[in-house]
Amino acid sequence: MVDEEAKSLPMELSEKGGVENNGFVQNEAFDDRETDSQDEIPKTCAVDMNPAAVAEPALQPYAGMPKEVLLKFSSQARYRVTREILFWLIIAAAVLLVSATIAIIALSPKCLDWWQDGPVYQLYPRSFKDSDMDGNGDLKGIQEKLDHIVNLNVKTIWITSFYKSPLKDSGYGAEDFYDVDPMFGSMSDFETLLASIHDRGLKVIMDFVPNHTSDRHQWFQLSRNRTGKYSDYYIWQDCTQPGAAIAAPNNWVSVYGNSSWQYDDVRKQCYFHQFGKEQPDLNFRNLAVQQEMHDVIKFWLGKGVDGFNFVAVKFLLEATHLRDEPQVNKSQNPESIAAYSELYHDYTTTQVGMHDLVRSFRQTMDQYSSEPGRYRFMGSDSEEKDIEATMMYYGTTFVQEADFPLNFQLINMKNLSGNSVFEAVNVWMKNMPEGKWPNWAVGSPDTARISSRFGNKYVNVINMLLLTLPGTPITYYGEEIGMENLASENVSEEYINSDLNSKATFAEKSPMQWNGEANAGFTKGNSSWLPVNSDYQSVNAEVQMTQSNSTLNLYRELSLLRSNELPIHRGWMCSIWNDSDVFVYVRELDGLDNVFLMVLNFGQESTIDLKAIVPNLPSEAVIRLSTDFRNTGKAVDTKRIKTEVGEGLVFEYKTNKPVHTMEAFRENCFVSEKACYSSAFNLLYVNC
Ligand SMILES: [Ca+2]
Ligand SMILES: [Ca+2]
Repeated sequence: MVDEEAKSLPMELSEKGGVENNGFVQNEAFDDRETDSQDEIPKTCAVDMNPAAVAEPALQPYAGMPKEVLLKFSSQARYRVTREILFWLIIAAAVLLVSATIAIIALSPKCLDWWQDGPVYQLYPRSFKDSDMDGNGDLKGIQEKLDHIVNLNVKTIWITSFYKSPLKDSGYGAEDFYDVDPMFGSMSDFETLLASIHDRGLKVIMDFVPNHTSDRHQWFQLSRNRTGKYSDYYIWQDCTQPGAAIAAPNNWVSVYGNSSWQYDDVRKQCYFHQFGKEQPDLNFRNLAVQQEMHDVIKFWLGKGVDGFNFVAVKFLLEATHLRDEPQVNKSQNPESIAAYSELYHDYTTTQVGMHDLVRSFRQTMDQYSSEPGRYRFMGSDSEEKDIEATMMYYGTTFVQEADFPLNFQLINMKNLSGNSVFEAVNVWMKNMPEGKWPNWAVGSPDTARISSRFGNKYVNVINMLLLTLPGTPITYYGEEIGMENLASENVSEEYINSDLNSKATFAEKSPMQWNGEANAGFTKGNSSWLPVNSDYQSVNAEVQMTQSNSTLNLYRELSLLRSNELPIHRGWMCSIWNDSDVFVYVRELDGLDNVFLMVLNFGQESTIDLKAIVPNLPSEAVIRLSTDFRNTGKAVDTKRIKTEVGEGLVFEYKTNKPVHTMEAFRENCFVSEKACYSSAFNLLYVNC
């Protein structure tokens, strides 16, 4: 038994007759031996269990061996070669890693920025939520309702003008660019709101109206008194004739009608106003005025605001020669011209130098954009007379201007049909400069609500369009629940008369309908500034949260789909069919074989054979999302795709021949930030 135990001892230990010490083996006999040549190292590891037969113990490296011993072993070929192989392997791996990193950086598409990443929710603060029972919505009210906005999966909140102002013309004439109107709260309320919105991972953009101020602005008061530098802050012209009769310097008329010159009794001159006479235009040919505006931008960006919508910038400059503008109807008596539409505005809009001003604002904003994730967005809402001029706001290849000019194509659409929607979409996509990012809005504070323009049966399909087109969707508050215009008889004359714009649109500014309680939950006060729409018992956010088939739930599903599916998030869009009833398009991404196909009905009941239009289409496609949730998940024969009035279907199918690779559709395909998906590496790359 003793022999058996000896045999089972670790071989090295028994051979060397060593002692085990904390797991290290030391061979005493070895210490004094010279082992400077390979010959002296035992050539055999043969096991001979007769200790007497072991003339010399076999030498092996061991843990804890002294340096001299280590050096002797390390110079042996088997260790040296291994060491060199390992060394070169590590070098090769490092080189590979660096090259792979460079390749990934070089090939990675530009990440979508936050303003491209999700919908923008535009809210009119006076009508969103009242927190202090005075019947007017306010900043604290917005804060109370952030959960609702977060639930919509939107990325950005756009709060329209809340500067201190006399609140005429919807607040678009600031009395103080550095303060919040007391109706909406205090600057501290704004800072708290901004922090809360940021805490929720959302961004905030606000309106910026540089063209004019209110006549109550301190600058105007100083200007009419010719005080120092302020004397030249506005556009003043002599306009008195001998005998003290007042005669405007030229035929220019304001957007709201009648002469755009107003006599000021204090200064005894006329000042120019593009909008109401209570809104004098600033003199942007004065560098000090330009500097004031840069300072305003810096003030709000410094507070942490994430961007601006630049309002009405096409009106920034006017021709200095002051010539009469051409009449639309040459035979009209010049004395009778009073309406804005009766003149061509060649000398009062989009003057040379205007874009330079906007670009200089952009440069100021860029100074605040350097930190990661802190890019400051610039939008502009100047609608030009032709699409090419509107596209100028995107800037050029070399000079960045707005991230996008607001797209009014869907807002301006007069009639609803598959063809009209296609036209509205196509005109933007065809004219947009290459690589730029589109945007879509269907509602605004100056546009009748979808439900009232086209009928409530089309609300869902229009939201489906908005959220499946390429680019940033912009939703005006209330459209996510399908709110309707306030009936005009419910809009008090008092409001209409108190505003500058005779065509002031209050109908689409009725209070947000939160629930079925009094005043639709908008205010706990006795009344709201505008009456609540009478349909609030059925059309409200609370009740729609509980209905799976509601407009609100569809909106949420659509915005989730948009953020989760790469082809819809950032892929190709190809229009493949339009007629009076339906508009059909696909969203695709190179490298992904699943495709989303939208069949949207903007007319009457329709059945189309899409297989005849796109022969490569699979014979069956599954409905991923339908405006009628009961159809979701159904498989449909692509030869007979039926849609009801106002029905929208999002199909998903797989193909190895996407539409954007087909010659027949190439003209109708667009992509903004091109990217391809590699399923092997689960990443996006650009060179494809
Ligand atoms: Ca209030
Ligand atoms: Ca101007």
